Amino acid sequence: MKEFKRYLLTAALPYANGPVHIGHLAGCYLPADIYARYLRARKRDVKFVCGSDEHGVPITIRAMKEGVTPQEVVDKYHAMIADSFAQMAISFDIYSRTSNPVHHKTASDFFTKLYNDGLFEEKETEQYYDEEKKTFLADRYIIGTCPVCGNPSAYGDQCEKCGSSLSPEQLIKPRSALSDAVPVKKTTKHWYFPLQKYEPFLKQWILEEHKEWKNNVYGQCKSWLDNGLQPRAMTRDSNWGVKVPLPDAEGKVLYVWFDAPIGYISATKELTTEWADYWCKDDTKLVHFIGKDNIVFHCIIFPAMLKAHGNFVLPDNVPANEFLNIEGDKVSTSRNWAVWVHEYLKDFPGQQDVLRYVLCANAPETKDNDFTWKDFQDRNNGELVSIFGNFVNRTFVLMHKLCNSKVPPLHNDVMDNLDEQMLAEFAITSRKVETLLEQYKFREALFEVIDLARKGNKYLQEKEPWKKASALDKLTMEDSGNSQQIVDGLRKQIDNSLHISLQLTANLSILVNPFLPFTAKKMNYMMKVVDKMLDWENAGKTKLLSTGYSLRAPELLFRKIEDSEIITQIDKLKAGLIKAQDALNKNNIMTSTQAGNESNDSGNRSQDKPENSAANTIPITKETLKAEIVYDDFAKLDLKVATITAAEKVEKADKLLKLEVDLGYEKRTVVSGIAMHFKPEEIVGKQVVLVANLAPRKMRGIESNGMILMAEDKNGKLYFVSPEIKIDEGSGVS
Ligand code: B3M
Ligand code: ZN
Repeated sequence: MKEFKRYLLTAALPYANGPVHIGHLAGCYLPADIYARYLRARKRDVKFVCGSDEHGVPITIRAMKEGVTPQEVVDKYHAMIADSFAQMAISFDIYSRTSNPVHHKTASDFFTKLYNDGLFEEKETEQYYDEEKKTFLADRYIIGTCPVCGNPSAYGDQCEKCGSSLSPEQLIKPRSALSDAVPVKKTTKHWYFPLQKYEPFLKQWILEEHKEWKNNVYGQCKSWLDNGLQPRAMTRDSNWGVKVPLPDAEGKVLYVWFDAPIGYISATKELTTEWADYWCKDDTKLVHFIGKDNIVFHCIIFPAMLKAHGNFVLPDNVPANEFLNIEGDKVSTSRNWAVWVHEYLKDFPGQQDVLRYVLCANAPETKDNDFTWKDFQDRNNGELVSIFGNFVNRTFVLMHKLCNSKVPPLHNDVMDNLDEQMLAEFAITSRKVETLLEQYKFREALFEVIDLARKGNKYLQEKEPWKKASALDKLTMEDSGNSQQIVDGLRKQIDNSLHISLQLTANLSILVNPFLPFTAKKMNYMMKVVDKMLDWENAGKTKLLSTGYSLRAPELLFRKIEDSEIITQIDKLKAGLIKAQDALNKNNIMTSTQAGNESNDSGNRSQDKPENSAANTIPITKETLKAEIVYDDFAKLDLKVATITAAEKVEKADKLLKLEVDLGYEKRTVVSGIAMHFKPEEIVGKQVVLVANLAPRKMRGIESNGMILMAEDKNGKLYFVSPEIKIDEGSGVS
C-alpha cells in the first residue's frame, strides 16, 4: 500500500442559501470529521478544509425569496452554517467562503490557465432571456404552470409540488421570475470544457485504478463513463459569481460547479503558505467527503479539470454517502421536512454527541437510510445510556466505593481467564476499529466501540466485585479467624476487576474520541488525564492509568431521553410540514430544493418526462361518488400499514410492479399497477396502506396478496397513502 505523508480532507462546500440539516451532517461532515480526528490522533499531517459555496443560482433564488441582495444572503447563512458546524465540533482546520478575494483570484487564474492552453471550446447557443430585466434566465428563473399537477408556480427545471423534473419548454404560460415577462430565446456565447477528451484518462484512472471505491461511487462513475461524456459549459450569464476573466465576457461568471471545487484549493491557500505541498505533491492523500448528488462533480468533472490544469494531485478516494431520509420520507427544505442542526442544538443543549452517535450509527453509507426520532431515543437510551454510559459510571462508582477512589493495583497471581480475555480485547478491538476507519466504514467502527463497552459490562457482571466486597466485609467483621489468604484473595480480585475496568475506560475514551469528542473530554476529566492520552498509539494498551492514581467523581455521560421530548420533535416536524404546505398553496413561489443544488443543468437532467398532460384530466366532482355504504361494509376491510422492502418491474407488463411488503408479522408479495408512476428504486422503504384481507389474485403468473391504497389527482397522478411518520408495520388503519 502507498505511504502518504500528508492528508488533505475536503467536505462538500454547503450552499450558503439556508441552514444545514442533519442530512448534511450524516452525508459528509460527520464522516469527514471522524476521519480527521482519527488521523490527527494518529499524528498524521492532516488538513481538513471546507467553506460556504456562495455562488450560483441557489443563492440568487434565495435572495429573491427573501427580498435581499445575494451578499446579504450569503453573509447570513455563512455565519449560521459556520456556527452549527462549530457547535457540532466539526473540526475543520479552516471554514472559508467562496466570496473571499483569494478564492476569486484562484478560480479566475485556474480558468485563465485552461483558456491560455486553448482548452475551452467557444460555443453560441440559444438561452432564455428576460427582455425587461435584460438578463439571461437560468431554468430555475422561469416559472409557469406545471403540466403534471397544475401548480401555477413550478420552476423551469422542477415542480416542487409534485416533484416532476421539467424543462422550461414544458411549462404552461412560462414567465420570468424576475419580471413576469414572457421569456424569449436569445443567442449567447459560453466556454465549454471538452470533458469527452478526458474519457480515456478517467476510464483508466477510475475504472481500472480505483476499483476499491465504494460501490455506489464506482457504479455512478461507470454509468457516466459508459454513457459517454459531453462538453460542459463552464460559464453562465449572471452577475453573481466569479467574473469570467476575458475581455468579451461582460455579464458572465464562472459556472458554480467550476468555481466551487476550486474553493478547496483557495481554502487551503488561506490556511497555510505550504498549501502547494498538500495540492501538488504525490505523497498527499486527497479525500473528498460528499453526498451522492455530488459524485459526478468530484469524480469526473473536477478531476478532469485538475488533470487539464496539470500539477495537481487527484483524489485517492471519494467516499460519498447516500441520503438520510427523515421518518420515512425524503428530506425536503421546501416542504420543511428536515431536522435543522441549529434547532437541534437549541432543543437538546449539550447533547451534540447524541446526534453524532445516532447519525453515525445509522449513517447512509451504502444505501439511503432513515432517521426517526424513535430510533434516536432508542439508541440514546439503549446504547449510550445503558451500555456505554452505564459501564463507565459503574466502574467509577465501584472504584470510589471499593478502591478508595484510586486506581487499584493489578495482581498477576490471581488473574483468571476472564481477566486475560478482557485485557486482550483492548488490542483486538482497537485494531478492528482502526481497520474499519481506514476503509471509511464508520458505522461498523462505532459498533465495535460500543461492543467493547458491552463486553465491559458483561465482565463486571461476571466478576461481581460488589459481592466480593460484601463477602470481605463480612469476613472482617466476623473476624472468624479466617485465614488471611482468603481475605487477600478477595481483595486482590476486587482490585483486578476494577483495575481492568478502569484501563478499559481509558481505552474507550481513545476509541470513542473521533466519534464523540465531547464524551471523550468528559471521560478524560474524570480520569484526570491530559488529551495526550487520546493519541491513537495508546489504543489497545493495558496500562494507561497508573496504580494509585486518584480519580474524580463520575459525571453522567448521557441522560435518558423521555417520550415527551420525542413527541415534541415529531409534532414540530408535522407542524413545519403543514406551514410549508400552506405557504406553497398560497403561491409563495420561491422555495428551494433539497440541497438547493444546481446539478440539474440541461446536460444532466433526468430523462423522465411527465406522463400526463393538463388536457387529460379526471374531474373531481360530487357526481363521481359511489353508492352509500353502511359502517359494516367498511368494517370488513382489513387495512394495515406495511413497508415496501423490494420492488421490481414485472416482465412484459408496462404498468405492473412486483412488490415485497413487510407487515411486521409477515412478508407478502403484492402486484401493483403503478409502474408508470414510480421507479422501483424510488419506493423501497416507503410505508403504505395495504388492503390486507383481499383474496389473492394472480397477475401475469404472480400471486398478489393484497392491494396498496393510492390517491389519484385530477391529472391521473398517483400518490401513496402513507402514515405521516414511520410507524410500526402491521399497524391497523381505520
Ligand atoms: N455546493 C452543495 C450541494 O450540492 C454544493 C457542493 C459544492 S462542493 C465543491 O449540496
Ligand atoms: Zn407539479
